[in-house]
Amino acid sequence: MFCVQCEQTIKTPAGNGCSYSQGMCGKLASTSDLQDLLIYMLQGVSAYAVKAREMGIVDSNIDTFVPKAFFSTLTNVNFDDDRLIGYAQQAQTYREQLKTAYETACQEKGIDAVVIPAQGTLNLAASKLEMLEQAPVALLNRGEVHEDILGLRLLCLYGLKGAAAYMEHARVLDQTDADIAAEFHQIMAFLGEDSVDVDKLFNTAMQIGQLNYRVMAMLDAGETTAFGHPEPTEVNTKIVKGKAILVSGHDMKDLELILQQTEGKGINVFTHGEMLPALAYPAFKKYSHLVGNFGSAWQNQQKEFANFPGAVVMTSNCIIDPNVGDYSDRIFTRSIVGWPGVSHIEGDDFSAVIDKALSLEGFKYDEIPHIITIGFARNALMAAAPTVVENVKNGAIKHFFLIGGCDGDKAERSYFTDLAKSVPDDSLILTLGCGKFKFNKLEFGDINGIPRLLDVGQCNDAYSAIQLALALKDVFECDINELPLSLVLSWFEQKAIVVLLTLLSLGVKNIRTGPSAPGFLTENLANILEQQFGLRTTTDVATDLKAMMTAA
Ligand code: FSO
Ligand code: SF4
Repeated sequence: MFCVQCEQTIKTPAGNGCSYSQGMCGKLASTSDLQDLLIYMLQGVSAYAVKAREMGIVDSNIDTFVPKAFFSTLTNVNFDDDRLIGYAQQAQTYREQLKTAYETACQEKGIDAVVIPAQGTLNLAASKLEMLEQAPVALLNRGEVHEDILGLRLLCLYGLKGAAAYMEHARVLDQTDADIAAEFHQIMAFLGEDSVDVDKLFNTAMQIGQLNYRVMAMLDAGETTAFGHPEPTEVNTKIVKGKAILVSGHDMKDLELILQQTEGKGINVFTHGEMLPALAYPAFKKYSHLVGNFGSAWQNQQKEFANFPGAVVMTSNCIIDPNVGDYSDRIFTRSIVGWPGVSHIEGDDFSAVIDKALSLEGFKYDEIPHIITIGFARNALMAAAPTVVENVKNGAIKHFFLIGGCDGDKAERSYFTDLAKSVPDDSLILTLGCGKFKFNKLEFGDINGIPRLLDVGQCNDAYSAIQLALALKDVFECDINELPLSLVLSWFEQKAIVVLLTLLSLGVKNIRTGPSAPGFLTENLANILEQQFGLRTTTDVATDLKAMMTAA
Protein backbone atom coordinates (compact mmCIF):
# COMPACT_ATOMS: atom_id res chain seq x y z
CA MET A 1 0.00 0.00 0.00
CA PHE A 2 0.95 3.63 -0.40
CA CYS A 3 -1.31 6.36 0.91
CA VAL A 4 -0.25 9.83 2.00
CA GLN A 5 -3.54 11.66 1.61
CA CYS A 6 -4.35 12.76 5.13
CA GLU A 7 -2.79 14.68 7.95
CA GLN A 8 -2.25 11.63 10.14
CA THR A 9 -0.13 9.85 7.53
CA ILE A 10 3.03 8.18 8.75
CA LYS A 11 6.04 10.45 8.30
CA THR A 12 9.57 9.05 8.35
CA PRO A 13 12.96 10.37 7.21
CA ALA A 14 12.92 7.62 4.58
CA GLY A 15 9.71 9.03 3.07
CA ASN A 16 6.19 9.92 4.07
CA GLY A 17 3.08 7.81 3.67
CA CYS A 18 1.33 4.82 5.14
CA SER A 19 2.98 1.90 3.40
CA TYR A 20 2.96 -1.07 5.74
CA SER A 21 0.13 -3.45 6.43
CA GLN A 22 -2.28 -0.81 7.74
CA GLY A 23 -2.64 2.97 7.65
CA MET A 24 -2.92 5.15 10.75
CA CYS A 25 -6.65 5.44 10.02
CA GLY A 26 -7.03 1.67 10.28
CA LYS A 27 -7.26 1.16 6.51
CA LEU A 28 -5.80 -2.23 5.63
CA ALA A 29 -3.20 -2.55 2.88
CA SER A 30 -5.65 -4.63 0.87
CA THR A 31 -8.33 -1.92 1.10
CA SER A 32 -5.83 0.76 0.12
CA ASP A 33 -4.68 -1.29 -2.89
CA LEU A 34 -8.26 -1.90 -3.99
CA GLN A 35 -8.93 1.83 -3.73
CA ASP A 36 -5.94 2.54 -5.98
CA LEU A 37 -7.19 -0.08 -8.43
CA LEU A 38 -10.61 1.57 -8.35
CA ILE A 39 -9.07 4.97 -9.09
CA TYR A 40 -7.16 3.39 -11.99
CA MET A 41 -10.35 1.96 -13.43
CA LEU A 42 -12.17 5.29 -12.96
CA GLN A 43 -9.39 7.04 -14.86
CA GLY A 44 -10.06 4.61 -17.71
CA VAL A 45 -13.75 5.50 -17.63
CA SER A 46 -12.93 9.20 -17.67
CA ALA A 47 -10.45 8.80 -20.53
CA TYR A 48 -13.17 7.19 -22.66
CA ALA A 49 -15.76 9.71 -21.41
CA VAL A 50 -13.50 12.44 -22.85
CA LYS A 51 -13.18 10.59 -26.16
CA ALA A 52 -16.91 9.83 -26.29
CA ARG A 53 -17.72 13.50 -25.74
CA GLU A 54 -15.62 14.37 -28.79
CA MET A 55 -18.12 12.28 -30.73
CA GLY A 56 -21.10 13.91 -29.01
CA ILE A 57 -21.75 10.96 -26.69
CA VAL A 58 -22.58 11.90 -23.08
CA ASP A 59 -23.86 9.49 -20.45
CA SER A 60 -25.11 11.30 -17.37
CA ASN A 61 -25.23 8.10 -15.28
CA ILE A 62 -21.55 7.56 -15.91
CA ASP A 63 -20.85 11.25 -15.27
CA THR A 64 -22.28 10.93 -11.76
CA PHE A 65 -20.90 7.47 -11.07
CA VAL A 66 -17.23 8.42 -11.43
CA PRO A 67 -17.05 11.17 -8.77
CA LYS A 68 -19.29 9.15 -6.46
CA ALA A 69 -17.07 6.07 -6.65
CA PHE A 70 -13.96 8.28 -6.37
CA PHE A 71 -15.46 9.73 -3.15
CA SER A 72 -15.31 6.25 -1.62
CA THR A 73 -11.50 6.51 -1.61
CA LEU A 74 -11.31 9.61 0.59
CA THR A 75 -9.99 9.28 4.12
CA ASN A 76 -12.43 7.61 6.54
CA VAL A 77 -15.15 6.96 3.98
CA ASN A 78 -15.23 3.34 2.87
CA PHE A 79 -13.36 0.45 4.43
CA ASP A 80 -15.49 -2.27 2.85
CA ASP A 81 -13.51 -4.23 0.23
CA ASP A 82 -16.59 -5.86 -1.32
CA ARG A 83 -18.18 -2.50 -2.02
CA LEU A 84 -14.92 -1.15 -3.47
CA ILE A 85 -14.66 -4.18 -5.74
CA GLY A 86 -18.26 -3.63 -6.81
CA TYR A 87 -17.43 -0.02 -7.78
CA ALA A 88 -14.35 -1.17 -9.73
CA GLN A 89 -16.40 -3.77 -11.62
CA GLN A 90 -19.06 -1.20 -12.39
CA ALA A 91 -16.32 1.12 -13.65
CA GLN A 92 -15.10 -1.57 -16.04
CA THR A 93 -18.64 -2.09 -17.37
CA TYR A 94 -19.09 1.65 -17.90
CA ARG A 95 -15.66 1.99 -19.53
CA GLU A 96 -16.46 -0.77 -22.01
CA GLN A 97 -19.84 0.82 -22.71
CA LEU A 98 -18.24 4.17 -23.54
CA LYS A 99 -15.46 2.52 -25.50
CA THR A 100 -17.92 0.65 -27.71
CA ALA A 101 -20.06 3.74 -28.25
CA TYR A 102 -16.97 5.80 -29.09
CA GLU A 103 -15.52 3.24 -31.47
CA THR A 104 -18.85 2.77 -33.24
CA ALA A 105 -19.21 6.54 -33.67
CA CYS A 106 -15.66 6.73 -35.07
CA GLN A 107 -16.38 3.92 -37.48
CA GLU A 108 -19.54 5.63 -38.69
CA LYS A 109 -17.63 8.82 -39.35
CA GLY A 110 -14.66 7.04 -40.90
CA ILE A 111 -12.27 8.21 -38.17
CA ASP A 112 -9.56 6.06 -36.57
CA ALA A 113 -10.52 5.45 -32.96
CA VAL A 114 -7.82 6.19 -30.39
CA VAL A 115 -6.90 3.24 -28.19
CA ILE A 116 -6.30 4.26 -24.60
CA PRO A 117 -3.61 2.10 -23.04
CA ALA A 118 -3.24 1.05 -19.37
CA GLN A 119 -6.37 2.35 -17.61
CA GLY A 120 -8.24 2.01 -20.89
CA THR A 121 -7.53 -1.67 -21.26
CA LEU A 122 -6.89 -3.31 -17.90
CA ASN A 123 -9.40 -6.07 -17.25
CA LEU A 124 -10.14 -6.78 -13.63
CA ALA A 125 -9.34 -10.28 -12.41
CA ALA A 126 -12.16 -12.44 -11.14
CA SER A 127 -11.27 -12.74 -7.47
CA LYS A 128 -10.18 -10.28 -4.78
CA LEU A 129 -6.90 -12.13 -4.36
CA GLU A 130 -6.10 -11.82 -8.05
CA MET A 131 -7.17 -8.18 -8.09
CA LEU A 132 -4.69 -7.54 -5.31
CA GLU A 133 -2.04 -9.12 -7.52
CA GLN A 134 -3.00 -6.63 -10.24
CA ALA A 135 -2.95 -3.67 -7.85
CA PRO A 136 0.77 -2.69 -8.07
CA VAL A 137 0.15 -1.30 -11.55
CA ALA A 138 -2.26 1.18 -9.96
CA LEU A 139 -0.23 2.21 -6.90
CA LEU A 140 -0.14 5.99 -6.66
CA ASN A 141 3.66 6.01 -6.37
CA ARG A 142 4.10 3.58 -9.25
CA GLY A 143 7.23 3.74 -11.41
CA GLU A 144 10.42 5.73 -10.97
CA VAL A 145 9.29 9.25 -10.33
CA HIS A 146 10.95 12.34 -8.87
CA GLU A 147 9.46 13.14 -5.48
CA ASP A 148 8.43 16.66 -6.52
CA ILE A 149 6.54 15.32 -9.52
CA LEU A 150 4.86 12.72 -7.36
CA GLY A 151 3.98 15.42 -4.82
CA LEU A 152 2.39 17.58 -7.52
CA ARG A 153 0.47 14.64 -8.96
CA LEU A 154 -0.85 13.81 -5.52
CA LEU A 155 -1.77 17.42 -4.80
CA CYS A 156 -3.93 17.24 -7.94
CA LEU A 157 -5.35 13.77 -7.32
CA TYR A 158 -6.19 14.39 -3.68
CA GLY A 159 -7.61 17.82 -4.53
CA LEU A 160 -9.78 16.27 -7.24
CA LYS A 161 -11.01 13.71 -4.70
CA GLY A 162 -12.26 16.58 -2.55
CA ALA A 163 -14.03 18.14 -5.55
CA ALA A 164 -15.54 14.73 -6.39
CA ALA A 165 -16.95 14.49 -2.87
CA TYR A 166 -18.62 17.88 -3.21
CA MET A 167 -19.95 16.91 -6.66
CA GLU A 168 -21.61 13.89 -5.06
CA HIS A 169 -23.04 16.00 -2.21
CA ALA A 170 -24.49 18.30 -4.89
CA ARG A 171 -25.84 15.39 -6.95
CA VAL A 172 -27.78 14.09 -3.97
CA LEU A 173 -29.60 17.44 -4.12
CA ASP A 174 -30.25 17.04 -7.86
CA GLN A 175 -27.48 19.43 -8.84
CA THR A 176 -25.31 18.29 -11.73
CA ASP A 177 -23.61 20.20 -14.50
CA ALA A 178 -22.49 18.74 -17.82
CA ASP A 179 -19.59 21.21 -18.19
CA ILE A 180 -18.31 20.43 -14.70
CA ALA A 181 -18.58 16.70 -15.46
CA ALA A 182 -16.67 17.14 -18.73
CA GLU A 183 -13.87 19.05 -17.02
CA PHE A 184 -13.77 16.54 -14.18
CA HIS A 185 -13.30 13.67 -16.68
CA GLN A 186 -10.62 15.61 -18.53
CA ILE A 187 -8.61 16.15 -15.33
CA MET A 188 -9.18 12.59 -14.14
CA ALA A 189 -7.95 11.23 -17.48
CA PHE A 190 -4.96 13.58 -17.49
CA LEU A 191 -3.93 12.42 -14.02
CA GLY A 192 -4.04 8.86 -15.31
CA GLU A 193 -1.36 9.74 -17.85
CA ASP A 194 1.33 10.08 -15.15
CA SER A 195 2.51 13.42 -16.50
CA VAL A 196 5.99 14.65 -15.62
CA ASP A 197 5.24 18.17 -16.86
CA VAL A 198 5.63 20.41 -13.80
CA ASP A 199 3.87 23.42 -15.33
CA LYS A 200 0.98 21.35 -16.56
CA LEU A 201 0.57 19.67 -13.18
CA PHE A 202 0.76 22.98 -11.37
CA ASN A 203 -1.81 24.53 -13.71
CA THR A 204 -4.01 21.49 -13.20
CA ALA A 205 -3.92 22.05 -9.43
CA MET A 206 -5.21 25.59 -10.02
CA GLN A 207 -7.77 24.29 -12.52
CA ILE A 208 -9.06 21.88 -9.86
CA GLY A 209 -9.36 24.81 -7.44
CA GLN A 210 -11.41 26.75 -9.97
CA LEU A 211 -13.51 23.72 -10.82
CA ASN A 212 -14.24 23.22 -7.14
CA TYR A 213 -15.33 26.84 -6.79
CA ARG A 214 -18.06 26.10 -9.33
CA VAL A 215 -18.87 22.82 -7.58
CA MET A 216 -19.23 24.58 -4.21
CA ALA A 217 -21.50 27.18 -5.85
CA MET A 218 -23.59 24.34 -7.27
CA LEU A 219 -23.76 22.65 -3.86
CA ASP A 220 -24.71 25.95 -2.22
CA ALA A 221 -27.51 26.31 -4.77
CA GLY A 222 -28.63 22.73 -4.06
CA GLU A 223 -28.73 23.24 -0.32
CA THR A 224 -30.40 26.64 -0.34
CA THR A 225 -32.95 25.58 -2.98
CA ALA A 226 -33.88 22.47 -1.01
CA PHE A 227 -33.73 23.83 2.52
CA GLY A 228 -33.74 27.65 2.32
CA HIS A 229 -31.01 30.02 3.46
CA PRO A 230 -29.47 29.34 6.89
CA GLU A 231 -30.43 31.95 9.43
CA PRO A 232 -28.86 32.72 12.83
CA THR A 233 -30.20 29.99 15.10
CA GLU A 234 -29.77 29.00 18.72
CA VAL A 235 -28.91 25.34 19.15
CA ASN A 236 -28.92 23.18 22.25
CA THR A 237 -25.80 21.05 22.59
CA LYS A 238 -26.96 19.01 25.58
CA ILE A 239 -28.97 15.80 25.74
CA VAL A 240 -32.75 15.58 25.75
CA LYS A 241 -34.71 12.74 27.37
CA GLY A 242 -36.14 10.08 25.05
CA LYS A 243 -35.41 7.61 22.27
CA ALA A 244 -32.84 8.97 19.91
CA ILE A 245 -31.24 8.95 16.45
CA LEU A 246 -27.95 10.70 15.74
CA VAL A 247 -27.22 11.86 12.18
CA SER A 248 -23.62 12.59 11.21
CA GLY A 249 -21.83 13.53 7.97
CA HIS A 250 -22.69 16.16 5.37
CA ASP A 251 -25.81 14.96 3.50
CA MET A 252 -28.78 16.97 4.76
CA LYS A 253 -31.15 15.15 2.40
CA ASP A 254 -30.74 12.08 4.61
CA LEU A 255 -31.52 14.16 7.69
CA GLU A 256 -34.71 15.34 6.00
CA LEU A 257 -35.78 11.78 5.17
CA ILE A 258 -35.08 10.66 8.72
CA LEU A 259 -37.05 13.58 10.17
CA GLN A 260 -40.00 12.86 7.91
CA GLN A 261 -40.00 9.17 8.75
CA THR A 262 -39.64 9.68 12.53
CA GLU A 263 -42.45 12.21 12.84
CA GLY A 264 -44.87 11.20 15.58
CA LYS A 265 -42.79 8.17 16.54
CA GLY A 266 -41.50 9.55 19.83
CA ILE A 267 -37.88 9.68 18.68
CA ASN A 268 -35.64 12.71 19.10
CA VAL A 269 -33.17 13.41 16.32
CA PHE A 270 -29.77 14.98 17.01
CA THR A 271 -27.14 16.23 14.60
CA HIS A 272 -23.48 15.31 14.95
CA GLY A 273 -20.27 16.75 13.51
CA GLU A 274 -20.72 18.32 10.07
CA MET A 275 -24.51 17.90 10.30
CA LEU A 276 -24.72 20.65 12.96
CA PRO A 277 -25.23 23.47 10.38
CA ALA A 278 -28.45 21.78 9.20
CA LEU A 279 -30.17 23.13 12.31
CA ALA A 280 -29.95 26.65 10.84
CA TYR A 281 -31.87 25.86 7.62
CA PRO A 282 -35.53 26.96 7.62
CA ALA A 283 -36.70 23.63 6.18
CA PHE A 284 -35.64 21.78 9.32
CA LYS A 285 -37.23 24.15 11.80
CA LYS A 286 -40.67 22.64 11.39
CA TYR A 287 -39.49 19.40 12.99
CA SER A 288 -39.88 19.79 16.74
CA HIS A 289 -38.24 16.39 17.27
CA LEU A 290 -34.96 17.74 15.81
CA VAL A 291 -33.74 18.70 19.25
CA GLY A 292 -30.12 19.79 18.89
CA ASN A 293 -26.55 18.69 18.40
CA PHE A 294 -24.84 15.88 20.24
CA GLY A 295 -21.09 15.52 20.52
CA SER A 296 -18.35 17.17 18.54
CA ALA A 297 -16.06 16.34 15.63
CA TRP A 298 -15.45 13.01 13.89
CA GLN A 299 -12.34 11.94 15.82
CA ASN A 300 -14.32 11.74 19.08
CA GLN A 301 -17.00 9.44 17.65
CA GLN A 302 -15.79 6.23 19.23
CA LYS A 303 -16.41 7.75 22.65
CA GLU A 304 -19.46 9.79 21.74
CA PHE A 305 -21.33 7.13 19.74
CA ALA A 306 -20.56 4.58 22.45
CA ASN A 307 -22.35 6.90 24.88
CA PHE A 308 -25.28 7.58 22.60
CA PRO A 309 -28.16 5.28 23.61
CA GLY A 310 -29.77 5.24 20.19
CA ALA A 311 -29.17 4.59 16.48
CA VAL A 312 -26.47 6.45 14.55
CA VAL A 313 -26.46 7.23 10.81
CA MET A 314 -23.21 8.12 9.03
CA THR A 315 -24.28 9.91 5.85
CA SER A 316 -20.77 10.71 4.61
CA ASN A 317 -17.24 11.09 5.96
CA CYS A 318 -15.73 10.61 8.50
CA ILE A 319 -16.31 7.10 9.90
CA ILE A 320 -13.84 5.24 12.13
CA ASP A 321 -13.87 1.71 13.52
CA PRO A 322 -17.25 1.20 15.24
CA ASN A 323 -16.07 -2.01 16.90
CA VAL A 324 -13.83 -0.05 19.24
CA GLY A 325 -16.76 1.61 21.02
CA ASP A 326 -18.89 -1.52 20.56
CA TYR A 327 -21.72 0.17 18.67
CA SER A 328 -21.34 -1.55 15.28
CA ASP A 329 -24.83 -3.06 15.66
CA ARG A 330 -26.50 0.35 15.95
CA ILE A 331 -24.58 2.43 13.42
CA PHE A 332 -25.78 2.57 9.80
CA THR A 333 -23.90 3.75 6.74
CA ARG A 334 -25.29 5.61 3.72
CA SER A 335 -24.23 6.52 0.25
CA ILE A 336 -20.52 5.84 -0.36
CA VAL A 337 -19.73 5.19 3.31
CA GLY A 338 -18.88 1.63 4.27
CA TRP A 339 -17.53 -0.46 7.10
CA PRO A 340 -17.40 -4.25 6.84
CA GLY A 341 -20.22 -5.84 8.83
CA VAL A 342 -22.09 -2.57 9.39
CA SER A 343 -25.65 -2.25 8.01
CA HIS A 344 -25.77 -0.15 4.88
CA ILE A 345 -28.92 1.64 3.80
CA GLU A 346 -29.66 2.00 0.10
CA GLY A 347 -32.78 3.81 -1.05
CA ASP A 348 -34.91 6.13 1.05
CA ASP A 349 -36.27 3.76 3.67
CA PHE A 350 -34.84 4.35 7.14
CA SER A 351 -37.15 1.94 8.98
CA ALA A 352 -34.19 -0.23 10.06
CA VAL A 353 -32.72 2.84 11.82
CA ILE A 354 -36.06 3.73 13.37
CA ASP A 355 -36.65 0.17 14.61
CA LYS A 356 -33.17 0.13 16.11
CA ALA A 357 -33.74 3.47 17.88
CA LEU A 358 -37.07 2.25 19.25
CA SER A 359 -35.44 -0.91 20.57
CA LEU A 360 -32.84 1.07 22.50
CA GLU A 361 -33.20 2.83 25.79
CA GLY A 362 -32.65 6.43 24.73
CA PHE A 363 -31.62 9.18 27.10
CA LYS A 364 -33.14 8.85 30.55
CA TYR A 365 -32.99 12.50 31.56
CA ASP A 366 -32.63 16.06 30.25
CA GLU A 367 -29.44 18.00 30.77
CA ILE A 368 -29.45 21.73 31.41
CA PRO A 369 -29.28 23.19 27.89
CA HIS A 370 -26.09 24.78 26.60
CA ILE A 371 -26.92 27.09 23.74
CA ILE A 372 -24.69 28.07 20.85
CA THR A 373 -25.58 30.23 17.85
CA ILE A 374 -24.99 29.02 14.30
CA GLY A 375 -26.25 29.87 10.81
CA PHE A 376 -24.05 32.64 9.43
CA ALA A 377 -23.90 31.39 5.87
CA ARG A 378 -23.98 33.51 2.71
CA ASN A 379 -27.34 35.27 3.13
CA ALA A 380 -27.00 35.97 6.83
CA LEU A 381 -23.46 37.27 6.30
CA MET A 382 -24.60 39.50 3.45
CA ALA A 383 -27.46 40.81 5.57
CA ALA A 384 -24.95 41.66 8.30
CA ALA A 385 -22.40 43.10 5.86
CA PRO A 386 -23.56 46.78 6.02
CA THR A 387 -23.38 46.75 9.86
CA VAL A 388 -20.01 45.00 9.71
CA VAL A 389 -18.72 47.60 7.23
CA GLU A 390 -19.98 50.43 9.46
CA ASN A 391 -18.15 48.90 12.42
CA VAL A 392 -14.98 48.50 10.38
CA LYS A 393 -15.22 52.14 9.32
CA ASN A 394 -15.76 53.39 12.88
CA GLY A 395 -12.89 51.24 14.13
CA ALA A 396 -14.92 48.84 16.31
CA ILE A 397 -13.90 45.89 14.13
CA LYS A 398 -10.23 45.84 13.22
CA HIS A 399 -9.62 42.34 11.93
CA PHE A 400 -11.30 39.20 10.58
CA PHE A 401 -10.03 35.70 11.13
CA LEU A 402 -11.21 32.65 9.27
CA ILE A 403 -10.31 29.71 11.48
CA GLY A 404 -11.76 26.50 10.16
CA GLY A 405 -11.40 23.30 8.22
CA CYS A 406 -11.15 19.82 9.65
CA ASP A 407 -10.70 18.67 13.19
CA GLY A 408 -8.46 15.78 14.15
CA ASP A 409 -6.89 13.81 16.91
CA LYS A 410 -3.48 15.37 17.38
CA ALA A 411 -2.74 17.30 20.56
CA GLU A 412 -1.15 20.10 18.47
CA ARG A 413 -4.63 20.95 17.27
CA SER A 414 -5.18 22.81 20.54
CA TYR A 415 -3.42 25.53 18.51
CA PHE A 416 -6.79 26.36 16.95
CA THR A 417 -8.52 26.68 20.33
CA ASP A 418 -5.70 28.85 21.63
CA LEU A 419 -5.70 30.99 18.51
CA ALA A 420 -9.47 31.60 18.69
CA LYS A 421 -9.13 32.51 22.36
CA SER A 422 -6.18 34.82 21.69
CA VAL A 423 -7.37 36.94 18.80
CA PRO A 424 -7.93 40.57 19.85
CA ASP A 425 -11.36 41.52 21.17
CA ASP A 426 -11.92 43.88 18.26
CA SER A 427 -11.83 41.05 15.71
CA LEU A 428 -14.46 38.71 14.31
CA ILE A 429 -13.90 34.99 13.84
CA LEU A 430 -15.51 33.18 10.95
CA THR A 431 -15.46 29.41 11.25
CA LEU A 432 -16.54 26.41 9.20
CA GLY A 433 -16.02 22.68 8.86
CA CYS A 434 -15.67 20.32 11.79
CA GLY A 435 -12.59 22.29 12.92
CA LYS A 436 -15.07 24.65 14.63
CA PHE A 437 -15.60 22.13 17.43
CA LYS A 438 -12.23 23.17 18.80
CA PHE A 439 -13.87 26.36 20.10
CA ASN A 440 -17.55 26.68 19.16
CA LYS A 441 -18.86 26.12 22.66
CA LEU A 442 -16.79 28.96 24.11
CA GLU A 443 -18.21 32.39 24.77
CA PHE A 444 -16.85 35.13 22.47
CA GLY A 445 -19.37 37.92 23.06
CA ASP A 446 -20.25 40.49 20.42
CA ILE A 447 -19.15 43.75 18.87
CA ASN A 448 -22.06 46.21 18.81
CA GLY A 449 -24.51 43.33 18.47
CA ILE A 450 -22.49 41.35 15.92
CA PRO A 451 -21.49 37.98 17.42
CA ARG A 452 -17.70 37.70 17.43
CA LEU A 453 -17.89 34.03 16.45
CA LEU A 454 -19.73 33.49 13.18
CA ASP A 455 -20.34 29.85 12.30
CA VAL A 456 -20.56 29.80 8.51
CA GLY A 457 -21.45 26.09 8.21
CA GLN A 458 -19.90 22.96 6.74
CA CYS A 459 -16.46 22.86 5.12
CA ASN A 460 -18.07 23.39 1.69
CA ASP A 461 -19.62 26.60 3.03
CA ALA A 462 -16.17 28.09 2.51
CA TYR A 463 -18.11 29.30 -0.52
CA SER A 464 -20.14 31.60 1.78
CA ALA A 465 -17.01 32.95 3.47
CA ILE A 466 -15.49 33.66 0.05
CA GLN A 467 -18.64 35.60 -0.91
CA LEU A 468 -18.31 37.78 2.18
CA ALA A 469 -14.63 38.45 1.45
CA LEU A 470 -15.47 39.36 -2.15
CA ALA A 471 -18.25 41.70 -0.96
CA LEU A 472 -15.94 43.42 1.56
CA LYS A 473 -13.25 43.79 -1.10
CA ASP A 474 -15.79 45.60 -3.33
CA VAL A 475 -16.98 47.87 -0.52
CA PHE A 476 -13.46 48.85 0.48
CA GLU A 477 -12.33 48.94 -3.16
CA CYS A 478 -9.22 46.93 -2.52
CA ASP A 479 -7.61 43.63 -3.42
CA ILE A 480 -8.82 40.64 -1.42
CA ASN A 481 -5.33 40.36 0.06
CA GLU A 482 -5.49 43.95 1.34
CA LEU A 483 -8.47 43.20 3.58
CA PRO A 484 -7.74 42.90 7.31
CA LEU A 485 -8.44 39.19 6.94
CA SER A 486 -6.27 36.25 8.02
CA LEU A 487 -7.04 32.67 7.04
CA VAL A 488 -5.91 29.80 9.19
CA LEU A 489 -7.02 26.42 7.89
CA SER A 490 -6.90 23.26 9.92
CA TRP A 491 -6.59 20.47 7.41
CA PHE A 492 -7.07 16.77 7.76
CA GLU A 493 -8.30 15.28 4.54
CA GLN A 494 -8.94 15.84 0.86
CA LYS A 495 -11.92 18.18 1.10
CA ALA A 496 -9.70 20.63 2.92
CA ILE A 497 -7.05 20.22 0.22
CA VAL A 498 -9.47 21.21 -2.51
CA VAL A 499 -10.84 24.14 -0.51
CA LEU A 500 -7.24 25.32 -0.16
CA LEU A 501 -6.69 24.92 -3.93
CA THR A 502 -9.86 26.94 -4.51
CA LEU A 503 -8.62 29.77 -2.32
CA LEU A 504 -5.21 29.74 -4.00
CA SER A 505 -6.78 29.70 -7.46
CA LEU A 506 -8.81 32.77 -6.47
CA GLY A 507 -5.56 34.56 -5.64
CA VAL A 508 -5.92 34.47 -1.85
CA LYS A 509 -2.48 34.81 -0.32
CA ASN A 510 -0.77 34.28 3.04
CA ILE A 511 -3.00 31.42 4.19
CA ARG A 512 -1.70 29.41 7.12
CA THR A 513 -2.41 25.69 7.28
CA GLY A 514 -1.86 23.37 10.18
CA PRO A 515 -1.20 21.66 12.38
CA SER A 516 1.42 20.22 10.03
CA ALA A 517 2.27 20.32 6.33
CA PRO A 518 0.78 17.68 4.02
CA GLY A 519 3.04 14.64 3.81
CA PHE A 520 2.92 14.65 0.00
CA LEU A 521 4.33 18.17 -0.29
CA THR A 522 8.11 18.02 -0.63
CA GLU A 523 10.30 20.80 0.70
CA ASN A 524 10.67 22.15 -2.84
CA LEU A 525 6.92 22.22 -3.42
CA ALA A 526 6.27 23.82 -0.04
CA ASN A 527 8.86 26.49 -0.90
CA ILE A 528 7.26 27.18 -4.27
CA LEU A 529 3.82 27.52 -2.66
CA GLU A 530 5.25 29.86 -0.06
CA GLN A 531 6.97 32.01 -2.68
CA GLN A 532 3.96 32.19 -4.97
CA PHE A 533 1.13 32.36 -2.47
CA GLY A 534 2.70 33.10 0.89
CA LEU A 535 1.26 29.74 1.98
CA ARG A 536 2.86 28.54 5.19
CA THR A 537 2.43 26.09 8.04
CA THR A 538 1.26 27.29 11.45
CA THR A 539 3.97 27.73 14.10
CA ASP A 540 2.89 28.93 17.55
CA VAL A 541 -0.06 31.14 18.34
CA ALA A 542 1.89 34.16 19.62
CA THR A 543 4.26 34.24 16.64
CA ASP A 544 1.54 33.65 14.06
CA LEU A 545 -0.84 36.16 15.61
CA LYS A 546 1.84 38.83 15.70
CA ALA A 547 2.68 38.19 12.06
CA MET A 548 -0.97 38.21 11.01
CA MET A 549 -1.70 41.47 12.83
CA THR A 550 1.45 43.12 11.44
CA ALA A 551 0.61 42.08 7.90
CA ALA A 552 -2.86 43.63 8.20
FE1 FSO B 1 -14.66 17.29 8.82
FE2 FSO B 1 -14.36 14.77 7.97
FE3 FSO B 1 -16.16 18.55 6.40
FE4 FSO B 1 -13.83 16.68 6.25
S1 FSO B 1 -16.08 15.59 9.03
S2 FSO B 1 -12.91 16.24 8.23
S3 FSO B 1 -12.85 18.48 5.58
O1 FSO B 1 -14.61 14.99 6.20
O2 FSO B 1 -15.42 17.23 5.35
O3 FSO B 1 -14.99 19.06 7.92
FE1 SF4 C 1 -2.60 6.80 6.08
FE2 SF4 C 1 -4.33 8.82 6.00
FE3 SF4 C 1 -4.09 7.16 3.95
FE4 SF4 C 1 -5.23 6.36 6.22
S1 SF4 C 1 -5.99 7.92 4.78
S2 SF4 C 1 -3.77 5.21 5.02
S3 SF4 C 1 -3.94 7.44 7.72
S4 SF4 C 1 -2.53 8.56 4.71
